[in-house]
Amino acid sequence: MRATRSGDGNLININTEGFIMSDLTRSAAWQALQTHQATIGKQTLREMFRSDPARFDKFSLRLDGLLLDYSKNLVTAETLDLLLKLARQARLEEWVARMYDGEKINGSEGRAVLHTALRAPRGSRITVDGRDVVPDVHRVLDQMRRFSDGVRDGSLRGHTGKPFRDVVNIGIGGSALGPLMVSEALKPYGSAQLAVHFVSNVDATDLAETTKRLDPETTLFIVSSKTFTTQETLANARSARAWLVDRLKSEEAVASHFAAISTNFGATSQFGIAPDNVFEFWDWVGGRYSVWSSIGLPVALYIGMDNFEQFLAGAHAMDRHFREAPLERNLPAIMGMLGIWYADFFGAASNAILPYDQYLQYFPAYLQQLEMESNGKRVNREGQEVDYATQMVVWGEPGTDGQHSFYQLIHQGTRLIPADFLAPVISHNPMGEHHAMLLANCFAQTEALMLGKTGGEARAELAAQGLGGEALEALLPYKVFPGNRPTNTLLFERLDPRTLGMLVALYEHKVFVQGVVLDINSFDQWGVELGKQLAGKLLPELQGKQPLSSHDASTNGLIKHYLAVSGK
Ligand code: G6Q
Repeated sequence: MRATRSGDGNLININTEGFIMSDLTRSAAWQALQTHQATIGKQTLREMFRSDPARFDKFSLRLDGLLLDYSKNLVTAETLDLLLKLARQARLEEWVARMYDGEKINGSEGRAVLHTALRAPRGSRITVDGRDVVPDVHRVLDQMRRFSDGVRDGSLRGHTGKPFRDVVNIGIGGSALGPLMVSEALKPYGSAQLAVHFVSNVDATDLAETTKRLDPETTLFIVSSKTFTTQETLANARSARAWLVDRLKSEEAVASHFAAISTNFGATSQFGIAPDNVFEFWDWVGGRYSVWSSIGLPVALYIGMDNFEQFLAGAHAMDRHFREAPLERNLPAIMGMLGIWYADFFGAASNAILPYDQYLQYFPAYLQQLEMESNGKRVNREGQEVDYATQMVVWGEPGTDGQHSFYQLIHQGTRLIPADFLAPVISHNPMGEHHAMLLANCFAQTEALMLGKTGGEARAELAAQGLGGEALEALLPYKVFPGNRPTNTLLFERLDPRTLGMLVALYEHKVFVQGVVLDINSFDQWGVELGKQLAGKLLPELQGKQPLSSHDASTNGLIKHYLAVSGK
């Protein structure tokens, strides 16, 4: 084994056969899992359930109203033991403590990672650089309460004295997806007097279509941007401001119709937002982990601060569980390790998120950012290129719609796609047999994915339909389902604010587990930063303000085509 640098400047270890190997893949725990996979790979879930009737009891966990059934996974007690050995080898429990204690574990940005402090109860103590941040958190929560109460009860009004009826959040990425997903998920708790809208895309269509039906006199804009330098958000904010000033014929109207959420106070005041309407958060809150901070203001306005605090309390309950429960009974640890099991030992490239709850329609999109932006990395914490798979692609849609489109591939495609099924036991909309039908679909799918349909079963089914001989044999291969497709099922009593807080925190911590074990920094996002630089560089050329510089032939060709067709 020798250490050297690759052409990209990454440190790499090379084994005696010339293959690059990291400490992780050389480690005893990793190697043991690799050996074990060869035996598990030969077993089927069907057999595992047949030989162990207590499998559900062994491989399910409960926390408050939440049930995680992970028994339909390609695991035995030995697999879990080996997976948790890997987690312990990575010192997971120490890392959890380091995160909760405010250590600067986001190495490449030199920052603490303290979304857990955002839901810490009043009176607890968490320090960053010697400063207790909990009083700061609660000061901003109190400010959010005053503001959201005022808007909701009509004491805070627009420039012409009318109460607000619409809130438009202008922000993108971490400053949009969280509040959007949560507002949709908690619609049953939403105000009937106030609607929330989300504008994120710099495509003017987003803002134009949103403002089309809005009355400027009753519209409140919230500009959400941690840095307050994000091009898309500032462009949308400027255009929204122009729309308001033009319609109300008053520059002063901006003071009562605009609020901002940012860590950059200089920039918010430069934009003209009244200091009382600026809500702070801190650099130890990552964008995709920020829905618990003032970034959640649109949610608080919509569902009220009491409900928002229930959302925080649910997350705090999960924080405590994550920190205190032994790994064997720890939901985020188990879910995180199962993900690594499939990504790294079965070569699974994607992970489907399938909520059987219409209110969770944006949950897959939210997790896409949370997981892929956090762990979609290719070098470890020491700057070495990794020799193992990191984040799987996350995707999904609410059931049962997905069943009528892409489930085909999960059942019969050539790829192994582990999937999470999420469903409420009690619906917010009890209507006839709908909910029983919904859950029947959910349970039937995980069962079918697990069992599959053998050649013998398919043959018997075709025979029962009156088919035989060559016609039956010709159809048979298409009717066989290999099964053995792993799934988790998360059942919760009802999708209320507390439960949603628990669910989101569960996935946040799952991401953390995977980051620690895979030895990557889950809290930076240089790929996103790159996008921010690139568009800024190219814009003057599209505006014809700068001569076309030397891009590659394709990019030059596209720019020239745009300039020619648009007549710029
Ligand atoms: C999140 C990312 C990214 C970020 C947006 C918006 O973790 O860093 O999605 O939230 O780029 O950034 P601002 O909030 O700074 O506008």
